[in-house]
Amino acid sequence: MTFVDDTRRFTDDAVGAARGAASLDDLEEQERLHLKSKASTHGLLKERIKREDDRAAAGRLLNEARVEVERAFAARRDELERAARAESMVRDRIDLTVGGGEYRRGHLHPVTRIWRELEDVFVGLGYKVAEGPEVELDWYNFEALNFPPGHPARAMQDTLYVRLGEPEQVLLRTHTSPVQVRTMEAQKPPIYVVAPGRVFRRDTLDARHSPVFHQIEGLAVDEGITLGDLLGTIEAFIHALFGPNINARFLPSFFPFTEPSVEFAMTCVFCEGAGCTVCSKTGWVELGGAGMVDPAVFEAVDIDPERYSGFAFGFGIDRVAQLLYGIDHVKNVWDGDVRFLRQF
Ligand code: 2U9
Repeated sequence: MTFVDDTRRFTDDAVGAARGAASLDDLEEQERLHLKSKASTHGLLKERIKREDDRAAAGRLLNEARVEVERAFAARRDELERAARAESMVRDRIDLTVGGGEYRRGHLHPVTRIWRELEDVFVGLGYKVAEGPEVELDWYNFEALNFPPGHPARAMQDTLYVRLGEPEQVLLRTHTSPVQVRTMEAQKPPIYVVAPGRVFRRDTLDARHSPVFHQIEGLAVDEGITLGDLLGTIEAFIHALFGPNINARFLPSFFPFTEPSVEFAMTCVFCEGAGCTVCSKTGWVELGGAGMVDPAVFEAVDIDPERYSGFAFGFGIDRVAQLLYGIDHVKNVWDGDVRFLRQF
């Protein structure tokens, strides 16, 4: 067989193989066999050129054949790729008209909700909202608030101290009262502020106590503020939050930073005062404490107790959430389990 005949056959076979390739893999295999390796038909013909009499003519002939074969492979590759694309368009089609899975809409945490409701009520009564650090100094948390040196609240077993600076001088605030002390340091009366926030105590977790909880405290300092203003303010916010059927009641108490001091309770929201298991059949649930700011506290922050008087109060936000939503264990309020929180 002559070089010309073999080249002619190479072209026919290779073009035929390209056209007949059933898949891209097959096409590649055929291309390798006919064109792409030393041992391919084309490779062998190229070797033969050296032994031809008219090498230039043989080279030209094989070159033309190669171009034709390459075109055939390129054309078939194009066809097969188009077909594969068309097939994947059908196979991978996304039907945008099909409804998706259900996405639940989230909501605020019950504590956040009550926190904000309380802020709204007090802003409505003319108070400003103040914030302060959670890691505090002994001065703001205890000393300025008239806690005597040996007071049990200052003991290691009740307060979480931070290993920073002087021993027992840096702590996690046990109430938000330091925010009001800082407010009184920074501005002169009249002062009407509420301080909501997270506080920390070295308590063992049970249904009603937790080492981390939230409280809101209020402070009013002005000329001529009386105990009557305090009682009226507490009654006003209880009515605003729980409605006109829920009332406030006061009992004498003691706090280092207020004199006189009271504890206050409200009508049980579950039985409206009739008596039930939530209120231990008393018709009342305890809410917080309050009192007239002790003159010693005013002196600590350089406010003249002869000219000004004031009241302060405090209660737990988690406790209000527990009462309003009927949550039996305080741990459920803040451990963030969405299976529990979803129901509110
Ligand atoms: C300043 C002066 C006085 C804030 C007050 C209470 C009484 C009180 C507790 C209730 C339940 C905290 O969440 S709780 O554990 N609070 O009983 N708090 S008077 O008195 C202040 C605050 C700041 C400068």
